[in-house]
Amino acid sequence: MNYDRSELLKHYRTMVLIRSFEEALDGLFGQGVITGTSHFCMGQEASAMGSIAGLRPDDLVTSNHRGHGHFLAKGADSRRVMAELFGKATGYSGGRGGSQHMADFSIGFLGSNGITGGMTPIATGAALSQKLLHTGKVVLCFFGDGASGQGTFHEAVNMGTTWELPILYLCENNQYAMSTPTRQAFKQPSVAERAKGYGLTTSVVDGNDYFAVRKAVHDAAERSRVGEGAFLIEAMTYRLCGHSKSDACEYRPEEEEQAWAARDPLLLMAERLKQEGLATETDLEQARAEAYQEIEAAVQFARESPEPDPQTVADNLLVTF
Ligand SMILES: Cc1ncc(C[n+]2csc(CCOP(=O)(O)OP(=O)(O)O)c2C)c(N)n1
Repeated sequence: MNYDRSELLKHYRTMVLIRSFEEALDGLFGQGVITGTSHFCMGQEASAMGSIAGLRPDDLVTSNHRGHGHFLAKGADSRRVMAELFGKATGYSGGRGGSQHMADFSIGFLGSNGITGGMTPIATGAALSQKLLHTGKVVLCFFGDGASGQGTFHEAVNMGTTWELPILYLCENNQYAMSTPTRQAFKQPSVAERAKGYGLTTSVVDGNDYFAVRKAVHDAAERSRVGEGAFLIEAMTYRLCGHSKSDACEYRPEEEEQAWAARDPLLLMAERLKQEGLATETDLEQARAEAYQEIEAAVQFARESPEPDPQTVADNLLVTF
């Protein structure tokens, strides 16, 4: 693949932005500024950014409970994402949705919800629309290894592949569903192997390698776009944090955590960019500085934003068509 140097730097910057967004959130939870819970995607930035880099900008994306990275990679305004976490009126859902309920149709981000596997039927329905309306758009549906055990997932994947819909099911296999390792939950832990039974074209990639994910998604998206039907890509990755804010993550072997930390996607991308002469250390330093500044500005925006007006509490509860 031919890469545009400035685009690669921009994507590296976005991956740093995703990491620092959640590091800032972590601090804000610690101070009690933000309450409730959140599922961080630290360590999964390459599967988010690499996937979206493999799509066309007008393609559609659905996310899951671990979705900050997906949304920011698709082009969300970090200030409005942060404001949503603060519960402020300027947030993507007016402060009502929080971490797991944000969408922006104008950038092709169809949203997420907290129901494990809950977005797979929605993504499949969106792909059916694209097919019927001949839009030429592909839908990318992020889900986790745990979600692959849900009934909704099987129904959706079966429909997606039987009806030859323009959809990529992108499993971020971080090898744990909460504290349960995939090898304990499934006789066949490979999501791609299990999915083959539905007749899908499947592949497995190194989910910590931006370039590998980008190529796998790009190749599958272009085939799906021209009528080859549904694809499933299993991106092998690892979260470098607990499942959620309340998880001290005591169930994973330390050596396993260390091995994956050494393959941190931010480090891998920075190394590759330098090795191939696509960026200098100064370029990377500047990208990191810009990302940190953007997060500072996002936090300030969220702090200064107004609380939702109590008069609007019943707004958007009922949609009429
Ligand atoms: C239908 C349903 N069952 C259980 C849960 C509780 N739950 C929240 S996240 C999660 C694990 C999901 O694992 P996976 O799909 O692998 O995604 P990951 O958290 O690893 O990113 C579970 C069981 C839920 N939210 N919805």
